[in-house]
Amino acid sequence: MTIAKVCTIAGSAARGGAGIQADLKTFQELGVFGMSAITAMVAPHPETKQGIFIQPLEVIEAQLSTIYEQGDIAALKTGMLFSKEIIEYVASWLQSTAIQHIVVHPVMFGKAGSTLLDFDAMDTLKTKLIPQAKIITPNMPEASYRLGGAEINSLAQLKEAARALFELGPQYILVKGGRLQDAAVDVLYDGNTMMLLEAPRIDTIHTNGAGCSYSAAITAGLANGLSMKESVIQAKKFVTAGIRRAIPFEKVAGMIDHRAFKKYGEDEVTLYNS
Ligand code: PXL
Repeated sequence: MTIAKVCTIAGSAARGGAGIQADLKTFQELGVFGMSAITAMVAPHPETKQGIFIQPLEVIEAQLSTIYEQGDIAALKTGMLFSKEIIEYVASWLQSTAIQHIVVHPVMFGKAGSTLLDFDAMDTLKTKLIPQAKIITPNMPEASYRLGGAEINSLAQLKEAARALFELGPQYILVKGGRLQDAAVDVLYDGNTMMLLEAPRIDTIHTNGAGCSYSAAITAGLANGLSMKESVIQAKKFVTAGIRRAIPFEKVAGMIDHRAFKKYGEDEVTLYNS
């Protein structure tokens, strides 16, 4: 039986809900074979309180070269790359490959407002990596950064951000409105049409890993031959189902349940042109 191979380049999230762990669980659930290159380990050290342990470039290089030897990577996503050096390396490596579908989850800020990307790396992300992307998937703070920090709190502003981000060169922009007041509406823009994906707001704090899993699910859809629109709809359903049945953690916000979409499906995501 053949199975499409996909790759994630991202950070390891020790708690298991976000980062590489979320990506691999998503890949497995959506029927693609997941490979991974780990850029950093994320876990607060009990004594030093340091939380992000960057891997040396040679370790990242070794992982990417061993993955690429397998050949035929159908789609790839990037997650937390953290430093300017890593982004530069990954961007130039990608240029040397023939990978068709590149999904960039421009991880900059975590849910609690933590910074997951060095400030001096933001420009490199914008100029070297984002132009190579088929799609980028910023959340509201990440999209707002593109608007020079202007606040985003309405659908009109989500659309404005999508238009501004499109100028950077990707084929599609998905701006996620997870932090809006009412329904969780995301905007998908291809330079012509704005499509809106709407899911009900689910009252839970346990949404860790939603962003990572969303972009991983898009990657899996593309690898399986779905169109971009189909991949994004499936991914939105995957994440909505996961949030609906989120797994609470005792001391910190819990994680989406990656099993939920396959087990129960998801009926409450709607798509319309705006
Ligand atoms: O969702 C942002 C994110 C990405 N990558 C890693 C993370 C997190 C948030 O915790 O740990 C590795």
